[in-house]
Amino acid sequence: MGRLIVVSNRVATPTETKGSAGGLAVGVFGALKDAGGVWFGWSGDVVSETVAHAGPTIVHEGRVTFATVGLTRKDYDQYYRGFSNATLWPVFHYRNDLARYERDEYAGYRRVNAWLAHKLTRLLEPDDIIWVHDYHLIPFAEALRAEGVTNRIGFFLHIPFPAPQIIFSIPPHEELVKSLCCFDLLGFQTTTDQLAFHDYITRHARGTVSADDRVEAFGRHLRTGVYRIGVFPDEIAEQAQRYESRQHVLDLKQSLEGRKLIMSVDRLDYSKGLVERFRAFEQLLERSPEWRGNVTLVQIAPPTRSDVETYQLIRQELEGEAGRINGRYSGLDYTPIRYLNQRYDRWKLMSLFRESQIGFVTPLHDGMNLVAKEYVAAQNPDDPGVLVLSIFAGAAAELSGSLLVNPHDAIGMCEALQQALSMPLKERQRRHQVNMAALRKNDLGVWRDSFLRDLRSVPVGEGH
Ligand code: GDG
Repeated sequence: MGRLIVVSNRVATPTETKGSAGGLAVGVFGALKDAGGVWFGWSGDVVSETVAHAGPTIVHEGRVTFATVGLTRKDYDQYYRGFSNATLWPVFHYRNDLARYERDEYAGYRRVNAWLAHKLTRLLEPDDIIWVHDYHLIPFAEALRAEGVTNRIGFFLHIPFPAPQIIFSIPPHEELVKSLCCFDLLGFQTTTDQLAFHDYITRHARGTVSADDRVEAFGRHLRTGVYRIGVFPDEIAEQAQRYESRQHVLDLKQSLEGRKLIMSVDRLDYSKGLVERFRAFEQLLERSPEWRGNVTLVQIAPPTRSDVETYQLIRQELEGEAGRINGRYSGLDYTPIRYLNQRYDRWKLMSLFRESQIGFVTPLHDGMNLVAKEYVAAQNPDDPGVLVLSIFAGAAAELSGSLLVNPHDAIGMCEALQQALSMPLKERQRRHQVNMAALRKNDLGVWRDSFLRDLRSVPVGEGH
């Protein structure tokens, strides 16, 4: 079996793969350890041109090599802050109103992809397979092919793939889809995303899609598939239980004074529906006076991409909303929304999930949403909390034991909160079992192994 080469915008540090961080880093690292290989990408540092061009920096950890490069200020601004996060991210999350398009940023995006591909080429061996992650790297396979690389190359899109009418707002949309067709296998989070891509191919690229998801377009042959990313639920359950009597949980419990707890955790991002969520919680306090003073929403929202303007605006808006709602409903000893702009250790999050009666996860659009899955996995099966989940999270297709809500319907979300707060134990247990069965059936290992199995089975040279 050939080595595995993982390429992602950011490379986890060796410490992040040790389990404490959990999630994707651990899952992908597991596959790298098994096959041996290289994890290649941006180090997260902005550096001088001399340092950038001297890279990659190499660190070995057993059979795995971490190879990272720094980006110059111009590359960071155009490739990362610009086209990736101010054009692709909003459009792929159906927020064309927040997107901008600048030709020089797009040129920078392609230039950085070509440069990264060139750097990787020197580390490749003939029977390596290459697994590229996410929207920052759409042109990566095309760039590798231009370097003469003929290895199998797969791509997994962690975020939604939008309907054609939406992606049309990015002027070079056809070039982007053409670039995607240079991969041998494209993985999507949900059938909806896969079908949106197929729709583009058949209706707008004069391509064909066969019943077994083989695509022919732009003179290329490739395959597509749905691979729902998951978690390792039993590890999370164990972690949540192990830390449930730690001081931070006891402190929280004491400060709640018997009030019910609703937990939300999201990167601070406009796609996560935080403003709509705060307003739905306000509706609960407004329409159900019996809950005033008796329920608290803890929203953990560590800032990300704070140098992108739209992220500064959402932060201001949220601070305003939290302040307004708290001003309206706080008492001398009661603050309805505890809004925390900082990052917490993973084990703390899991044990707080276990302590809460509701996981409130209401993105406006989300590829999958791992927080929803982590919340379910962290529950005490004897006395589980209820997951209130947006229909626009990829996870909604699997977690049928949740209360599904439309995040644009504040009263509907408020009703779901009312239902969850007074749900009998038997029903909570039944719903939890349904959700746990879904998590176990399709855990992070299944996601990773099925993608890699399909990529390894693509006949070499089929795409050309
Ligand atoms: C993208 C797609 C898709 C959050 N705050 C803290 C913290 N987190 C962790 C969560 C979870 C992860 O970050 C967030 O994952 P999500 O899936 O919820 O969302 P994105 O970051 O937008 O991820 C998404 C995902 O890729 C995977 O394919 O599901 O749809 O948008 O694990 O727990 N972790 C720690 N402290 C925090 O404060 N330690």
